Amino acid sequence: QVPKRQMAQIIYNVGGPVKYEEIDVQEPAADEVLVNIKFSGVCHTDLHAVNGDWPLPTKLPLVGGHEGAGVVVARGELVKDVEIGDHVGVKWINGSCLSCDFCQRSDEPLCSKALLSGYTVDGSFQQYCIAKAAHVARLHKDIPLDAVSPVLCAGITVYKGLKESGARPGQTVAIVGAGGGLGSLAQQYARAMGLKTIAIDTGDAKAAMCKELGSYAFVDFAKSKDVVKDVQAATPDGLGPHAVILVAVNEKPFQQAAEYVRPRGTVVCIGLPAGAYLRAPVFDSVIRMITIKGSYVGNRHDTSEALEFYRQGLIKAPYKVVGLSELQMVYDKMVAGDIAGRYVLDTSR
Ligand code: 8ID
Ligand code: ZN
Repeated sequence: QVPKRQMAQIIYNVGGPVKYEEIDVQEPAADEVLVNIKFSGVCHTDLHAVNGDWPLPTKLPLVGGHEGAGVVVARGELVKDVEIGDHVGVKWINGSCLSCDFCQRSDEPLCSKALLSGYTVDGSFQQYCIAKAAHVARLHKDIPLDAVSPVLCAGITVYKGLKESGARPGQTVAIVGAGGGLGSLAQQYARAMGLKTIAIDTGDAKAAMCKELGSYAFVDFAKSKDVVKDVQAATPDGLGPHAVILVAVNEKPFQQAAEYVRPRGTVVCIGLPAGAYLRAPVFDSVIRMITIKGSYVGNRHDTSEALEFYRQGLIKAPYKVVGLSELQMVYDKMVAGDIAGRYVLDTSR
């Protein structure tokens, strides 16, 4: 029994505010499913969307959210491989053309026609959300929907980023922005992949969390007099980490990482601070053979792999559950840098 009306968090203008309102429930098109979202993580990307931080306009009015975990309640007539009652995840890549050069090679995030949940199409900050059946994440029924929701963007993205880094088991990776949503999951995925991690962030609460998540060292970027020196000193031979995963929402570390990464090391850029530029000295980058690259969410296979790590119990990161109605409070905390881990919204309240 699908209701006609539902609660959602909507913005009407760039800059917000988000409004908790009753809106219509949409009907799925032939290749779509309608998902009763139970829980949705709040990603910093959702805040970038509200603030219009990026050179890519959002749909307006917009229902944000792209870490939605829920139950399929309706499907279009072309959908054959997702059943009513299945547990699925609505992720950032809501759909893609499935036929362009990139889709053919399973690089769906690079598809120029990709639909973005909570950005170019309405997302998971509502009780009933539309998604293309081909792209919903398949969730085993033994997985709790609240705990798994952050995996649907943060988990997939950092797992992909770690693979893109080329770091091998036994090597050391610096996680920059380790105290946030992506950073907390990055430490868990890294450990599950046999990597050692140095966490970089600020504050005692985040430092304590990062130790619990398995990082053997913590560099407080606000207290450190020389982040470059401190990160290198935290590696056993002082030569720096083999890779750097940048998930901070601040330009500075994007211009610093190439200085402390190990020779032949890789800097993976994931965070998307507004208006930021990468900068690295040509001389050092050349003679130290540094790689600097971007990494953008993950494809469908990365998604199922990231979820399988989770299902096996290898990934445990802290999250707090509040009501969908409290989204503005979560954004306020995010702006203040006050969130250690992730907030997850319960759409029933
Ligand atoms: O596919 C992608 N590339 C992708 C996917 C998902 C999210 C990219 N993102 C982007 C988001 O849009 C956002 O820009 O990743 C970034 C991080 O998202 P998040 O983890 O959801 O943000 P958060 O929870 O607010 O955590 C950010 C952390 O960075 C720290 C903060 O203290 C916070 O813990 N940080 C900052 I701000 N400046 C720092 C610095 N100089 C820093 N940590 C270390 N050094
Ligand atoms: Zn996200």
